[in-house]
Formats: sequence, structure tokens, C-alpha cells
Amino acid sequence: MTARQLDPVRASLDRALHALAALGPEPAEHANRIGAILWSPPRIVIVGRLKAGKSTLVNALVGAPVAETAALEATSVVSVYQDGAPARVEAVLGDGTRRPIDTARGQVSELPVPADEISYLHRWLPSAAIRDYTLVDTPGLATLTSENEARTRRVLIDGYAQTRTASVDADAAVFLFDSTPRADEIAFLRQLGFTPLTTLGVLSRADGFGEGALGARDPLAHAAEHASKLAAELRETVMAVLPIAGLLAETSHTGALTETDARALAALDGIAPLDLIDLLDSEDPGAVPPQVRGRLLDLLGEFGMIHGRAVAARGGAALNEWLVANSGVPQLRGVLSHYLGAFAAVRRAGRIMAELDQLAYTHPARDQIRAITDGLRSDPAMHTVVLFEHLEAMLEADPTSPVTAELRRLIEHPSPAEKLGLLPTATADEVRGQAAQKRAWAQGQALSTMTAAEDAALVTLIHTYGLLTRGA
Ligand SMILES: Nc1nc2c(ncn2[C@@H]2O[C@H](COP(=O)(O)OP(=O)(O)O)[C@@H](O)[C@H]2O)c(=O)[nH]1
Ligand SMILES: [Mg+2]
Repeated sequence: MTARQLDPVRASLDRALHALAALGPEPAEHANRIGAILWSPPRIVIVGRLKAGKSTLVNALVGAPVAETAALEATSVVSVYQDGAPARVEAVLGDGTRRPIDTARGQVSELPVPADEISYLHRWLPSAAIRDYTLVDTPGLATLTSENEARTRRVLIDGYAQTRTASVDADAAVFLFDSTPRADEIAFLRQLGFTPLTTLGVLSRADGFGEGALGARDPLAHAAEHASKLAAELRETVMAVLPIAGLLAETSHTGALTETDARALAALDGIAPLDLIDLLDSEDPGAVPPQVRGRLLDLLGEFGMIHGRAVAARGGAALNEWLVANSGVPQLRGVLSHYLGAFAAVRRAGRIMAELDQLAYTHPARDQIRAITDGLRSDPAMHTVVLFEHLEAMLEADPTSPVTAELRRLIEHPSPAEKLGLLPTATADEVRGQAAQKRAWAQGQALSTMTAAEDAALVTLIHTYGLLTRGA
């Protein structure tokens, strides 16, 4: 593994684990266990109400129809999708034991034991799309079935505290809602314990937003406008809100759309939208037979059928491209890999620090281990990870403290100017001046802190502003 190109954070943690392993055979076992966390990609969990479009989005992101969206038994358990060959599925039971499961073209039709005994399904499939992060599909919350909600909670929240073995240990969340999220959904999200930097909002089913495909307004544009309003309202909970038409993305990213489909859709051109929707409900034989119309509706939805017809005349490839462009998924992928995935990796590094801290308290070799963790915390490569630890602690202790806001800004932005709340065009002198001011402010705050978390965070803030003052 050391031959692999390491990012600086992983390289530092890897060195620390090697130092731990060098302390003896028993510490080496701990190093291996913790190393498994370091070397598996961060996990992004998809949460939201039943029928919000979670599994559809997973299929679109993975690029294959792997997540069951019909009312199969498997939709009622948590599934972890990880890059790996050969494609296979295991059921992880409550006690951590694993059972292989038969699949038909990747789909699970039958569970080997009752859903209640399964903590989650662990699914491997070779897919470059999930190389950098693993996706976790959940059954859904606060809906018709309280068992689904209980299962989601158990594996994400309760499972974590009780039995580590049967928990999925997610590092970030994508929160799907199809209108304005309800108070209980936001409460659930807060309970998951993610920071706003590791939580992304998705306004799903954008193709049917507002009055839908037949309304006076374009639903995609309407959804985009609503999403930016929600992003401002939910600023304390999510990093952004993106509008997504998961169905359009699933159809175009999984290769479900054929040339024949495009031809059939093009043959429906010229019919007024309202008449087209009526036709979809009827058994009228028509130029395009009812079962073909039904298939098109499943693939494209009403919006895709009405507005895709003109594009379909140019062929399947053109229609596919149009679906991708209107789905919002390319933008989502960008945010997942550049922001959410990156912050999830920071959180994962923080979890490794926490594991080492635990050993530094409990292990007989605690003094040597403490030296390793102290070394890590003063390593410049680990700076963002340390700030993130403080942010998590502050969100719990005092989310509205100005210290919390400062930590968030420092982590969120890559450039020194923006880290300090200046415009990216600020001069080096302005940056140094602002850093000095912030440092003085933090020193003042440190004289009368409200909580232990704030006390500790301010020590790090003073150090950070000090570095920025010196232009580091
Ligand atoms: N029109 C439209 N339908 C969608 C979209 N996303 C999901 N659906 C449909 O909504 C239903 C529920 O989706 P599913 O992904 O299983 O929801 P889950 O319960 O959150 O996993 C399925 O019939 C999907 O085809 C979307 O973006 N647009
Ligand atoms: Mg589902």
C-alpha cells in the first residue's frame, strides 16, 4: 500500500500507525484494525423519506441498476455499495457475522434471514464511480413503516454506540427531500451527528416540482430557485442544496435507454402535452402501443416524455445527453468528489485520531501512544483534521458561538483570504492584517470561555491565525 500515492493526511496517519505497530505485537493488531478504517473509502449515507428517490439516485451515481426501487424486501434494509470485484452481496447480521446472498444481475430478491436480523447488506461491485467514496442506501424515515425507520436509526445511530461491528460508520450524508423538509426529518439528521460540512441537501424529483410537467412554470427552474432558498434556510444543517431529477439520471447513466425507445418517443411528437398525458392513461392502441408508452413513462416520467420528444428525433444518443444535462447529477458528482467526499475523508481521519486517543488513555503503552498522537496533532498536514475535531465538539457544545462559525469558515475555504472572511482578491497585506485582528479577538475570547470545547478550540484558533499572520 505504501507504493500508492498518498495524500498528506493519509501519509501522516499511515506513519503514525507504523509507529504504533512498532511498539509490539499487540499494538500492531490495533494498528491493523485502525488501518482498515484508513484504507477503506469514506462512506456517504443517503437519507430521506420513503419514496424520496434515494435508491434511484444510488443507481444513477453507481451507473448500474443495483439498488432495488420496486417494493422488494431488500428495499427495507440498509445497503452499503462499495467498489470491488467480483460483484457480490453479504448480509451483515446484528452480531457482525456475515452471510453470502444470491443475486440475480446484482439485485437481491430474497433475504436469507428475516430483515429484522440483518444490520445491513454489504454489496461490492466493480465501479469507478464509487472508488473514492462508498454509498449507503437506507430504507427511509418517518413514513408509513416505522420498522424501516427503526432499522435506519439502529444501524446509523444506536448501532454505533452499542455494537461497532454492525454499524456502517458513515462519514457524510446526502439528505433527500422532495419539498421543504419536515421538522422531524431535520431532527433525525441532527441526531446523526454530521456537521453542515458533511451534509448535502438534495431537492429530489425536480422534474415533477411545483405544478409538475403540465404546470405553467418549468419544474426544473422552479426547483432550482426553491433549492437556493432552502440552502439559505438550512445553512446550519447542510453545505448546499442541489436540485436533482434522479429518474432522468438513472435512465441515462445506467444505459437503460435504447435507440428503439428514442424512436418511439419521437413518434409521439406533435401531440399536445395534456393529450399526451391522457393518452398515457388510456388503452388507446395508437401509433405507439400502450406497453411501449408505459415503458417510456417508467424511464422518463411525464416531464421527460413531454420535453424529450423533440430531442428524441435526433436519436438515442442526443436524448441520453439531454437527460444527463437536465438531471443535475453532473453537478452533484462534482460536489460529492470536491466537497462532500473531501470533508468525509477529513471526518474519517478524525475517527482514526479518536481511535488513537482511546488507546492513549487505556493502553499499557499509553505514554508512547500519547507521543504519537501529540506528534500527529502538531503535524501541519493534520491541521484541517484538528480544526474539524474542534468544529464537531463545538457544534455539540455551542453551535451558535462565533468560535463555531470561525472554525467552519477556516475548514470550508481553501484560500487564506476566504478562510479569514475576506474576498479572494484580498492582498497579502490585507490577509496578514485580518489574521492579526482575528488572533487578537481569539485571545480576548480565551479569557472568558463558556465551555471546555470552546477553550480547546480557541487554543487552536490562536495558533491558526498566528500561522496566517506569518503568511504560512
Ligand atoms: N419523476 C421522477 N420519479 C422519480 C425520481 N426519483 C425517483 N422517482 C420514482 O419514485 C419512486 C421511488 O423511488 P425510490 O428511488 O425507490 O425511492 P426511495 O424509497 O427513496 O429509495 C420510483 O418509482 C422512482 O422511479 C425523479 O427524479 N423523478
Ligand atoms: Mg429505496
